Amino acid sequence: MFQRLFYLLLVLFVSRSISTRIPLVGDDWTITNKINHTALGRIPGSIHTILIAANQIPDPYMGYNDVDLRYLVNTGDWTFTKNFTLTSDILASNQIAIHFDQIDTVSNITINGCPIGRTHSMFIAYTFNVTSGCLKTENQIDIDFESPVLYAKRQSIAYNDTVPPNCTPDVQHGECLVQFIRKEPCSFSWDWGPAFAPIGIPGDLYLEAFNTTEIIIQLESVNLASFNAANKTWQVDVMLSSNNDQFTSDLKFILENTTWSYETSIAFNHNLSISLTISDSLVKRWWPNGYGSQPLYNLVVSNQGKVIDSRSIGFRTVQLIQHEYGTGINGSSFYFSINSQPIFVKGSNWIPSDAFQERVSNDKLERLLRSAQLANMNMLRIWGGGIYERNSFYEITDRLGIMLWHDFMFACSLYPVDKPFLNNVHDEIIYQVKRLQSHPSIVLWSGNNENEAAVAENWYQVPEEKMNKTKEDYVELYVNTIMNAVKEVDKGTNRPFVTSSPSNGLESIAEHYIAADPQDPLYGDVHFYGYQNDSWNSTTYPITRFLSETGIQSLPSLDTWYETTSNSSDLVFNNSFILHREHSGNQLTAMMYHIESNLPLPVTNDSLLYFTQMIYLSQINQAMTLKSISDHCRIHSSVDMIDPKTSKGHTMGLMYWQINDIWQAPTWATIEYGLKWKMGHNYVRHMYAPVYPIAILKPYLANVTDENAEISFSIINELVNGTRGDLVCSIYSLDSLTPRLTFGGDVSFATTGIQNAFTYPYALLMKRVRCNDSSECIVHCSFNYQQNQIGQTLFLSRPKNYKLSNPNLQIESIKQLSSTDFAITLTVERPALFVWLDVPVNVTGYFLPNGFNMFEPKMTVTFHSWEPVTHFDKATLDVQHTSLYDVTLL
Ligand code: BMA
Repeated sequence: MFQRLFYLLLVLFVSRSISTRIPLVGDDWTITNKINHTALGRIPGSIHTILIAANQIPDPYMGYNDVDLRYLVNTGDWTFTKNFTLTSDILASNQIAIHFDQIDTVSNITINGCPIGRTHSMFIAYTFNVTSGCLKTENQIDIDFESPVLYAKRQSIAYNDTVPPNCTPDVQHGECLVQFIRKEPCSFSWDWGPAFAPIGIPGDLYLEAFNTTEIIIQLESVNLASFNAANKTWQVDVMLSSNNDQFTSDLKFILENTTWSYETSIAFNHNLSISLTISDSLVKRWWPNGYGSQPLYNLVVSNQGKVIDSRSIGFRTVQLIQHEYGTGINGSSFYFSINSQPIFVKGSNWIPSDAFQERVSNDKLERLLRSAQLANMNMLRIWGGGIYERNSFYEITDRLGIMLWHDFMFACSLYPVDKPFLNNVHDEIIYQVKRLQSHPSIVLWSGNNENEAAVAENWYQVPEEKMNKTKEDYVELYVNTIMNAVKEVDKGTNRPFVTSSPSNGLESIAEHYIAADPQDPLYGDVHFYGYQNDSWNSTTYPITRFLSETGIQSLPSLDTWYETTSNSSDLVFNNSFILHREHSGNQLTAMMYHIESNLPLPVTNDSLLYFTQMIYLSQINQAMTLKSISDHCRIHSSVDMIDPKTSKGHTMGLMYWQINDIWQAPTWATIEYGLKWKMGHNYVRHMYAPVYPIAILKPYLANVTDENAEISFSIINELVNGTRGDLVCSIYSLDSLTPRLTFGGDVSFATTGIQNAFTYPYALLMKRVRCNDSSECIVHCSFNYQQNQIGQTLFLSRPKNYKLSNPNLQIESIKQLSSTDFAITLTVERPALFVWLDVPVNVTGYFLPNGFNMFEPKMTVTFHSWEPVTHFDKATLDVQHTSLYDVTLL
């Protein structure tokens, strides 16, 4: 009922010019749980951030506080109170409403004791009318929050069926039954994150006073619905609402910085949908990162000469191409075509960047998303166990050309499907789609994370006799409720919808939305984790049409660990403290297995140095694993690579798990909580380069005498206008910078594609360079094109098998180039593997490149600091360096 009221009020609530806003945010809120905490604090905020600021609780991210502070949310209720004064002018208004951008989650709101409304979703904005009798000059607002943990439990008891899973695995130290509350699923814990289940008001909050005798029009949404290829015109759908019955509006639409505008006098009755037609000749296309620029246009809407509102839009077509291949080839394609240009998706999965959103600055989001762009990504997947991000997030992705695969917030669970729940979900989808649909970066909606697979593979051991009902419930939620709600407001052909990730796309629909095998590599997208496999060996990964999740964990840097403990004795690989932060069972064992298989283990007796070197090795392991997966996907990206025997190939996307971290822990992230790039992120930048050389030894790590083995060198080019360059490869032994052999050739592209530069019989080549064992030799290539150079190293044996010589790695000089940029010159006397540079915590930024192999005596890298560095000296930028050789030292 409150939802209906909310929509009614949305209609009433509007136009800035004829209303007055009274902010209710600020640092004069009192919060109390009436047991052991009462504090004065700031909204936007949550109980945790308020209690930290009031010195009533320690840093929740330190030590075991994630568990020790659990009592805050799972024992009782909280009341948030504020006193505020209203002027007589405001009190005389015809109507006053209260608006919450976001409220987390279940609350009962009163003003001066008058009931105002109830909230039960953190995923919708709430507006409630406040009757004038409830307000006076001195007022008190009380917001009574229920414990989200107890609420979820009560809801599950009231529901007349079980909806598994009941709880998260013990190793996650989590809360249970998050599927019963419309709240960030991972706030009850995940396999990389803590369970704080915060309570609070993370967004804006204000009263708004109106004079309702005036006509108020609100811009509800703008959507670039479709492109008419015959007429070369765009259809832009605009939805408006008004507080008035039948009237005639004089609307004007202006597309700023173009010659396009449109005026109309049109009958309006509460709601109005208008489709605008804009000629393609008047606008420039919005392109994903790497394919062109991202022009954005402001569409301004006015009535009778008064501006109502505006939205920034970008012009691009989006197609998710799922076609059959023809005789003899099974399955369908699955790729994005933007402006009719097929795009190989290079991306990652995004999770919430803090457990307490009010701590996330727009600068932090900008730096994380810039880090994605710098790593040559063109897409991120907003994963369905997190949150719908704030508006500024999408403004940044629009500007940077980072396309978004946007899940709705349902993950790894069955869900209730009773009427109140479905109504709540319906309102959430309508609200979020209308809020977000103007953003050109959002190119796909997806119903959920892994719930089709969960049903198809029966992850939660639903008894046989309940399976049909479970499937019906799935369709009720994701098709009848969510997909239909999306279609209600996101019309046209410009933004595809899939019901789940992974799914088989159209084939899942053909199989009534639950495919027999949603992970079928010949259809749709796949999630793949193979922790038991040899993770550096590309051939252990499936050849899919689109790999939307895959990855491996690593440890964050020592600086990051010191944010969680001041006790060095906690910092021991596999001890109880590190295991407490490891929320995925047996991952440290798997990590150790991969490290041991490929890399030399530390030999030092110094326990902290040992841990530091394990961090370094875990990051090499993650970096090399991601590169192996990416090379595998990219080499199979050509449609010509479809194997006629298996129908596998034409891989058109990779989004590894996961780009960012919610806290400091061993996780799959390539960027640490504090924004430091792990080695993996530097490898992502390399492996996703638009022009990229790939060197492959087939079979993997073949013996030097294997007469059937081949070594091949290919170039991948994504530059649409083609390119040409020189591929130069050398074979080295690790004791000398002088190659044993150098060979090369020209490669030129008229358009995008993959070309094999050369293939040699491996045994012959090894004989020629007198490599009697593969561990004696290593190949390093460089492709030089249009003033760019990109390297590629091929290990012929596992690094642990090489005899590492002291490279004598030194920093020759550090020069400040600008307030934020530095040039660091390094020297070596022998090849150095996995050269790693680091700066202490007081500076944050990234090196370009980092984690590289050095085969030249001298090399200059740059460091970019996110903040200007003044008075630069060794104390302000103390660059540390290491290479694999250092691990072998006592
Ligand atoms: C996938 C994701 C997440 C999870 C990740 C790592 O399945 O969808 O649920 O965090 O793997 O296990």
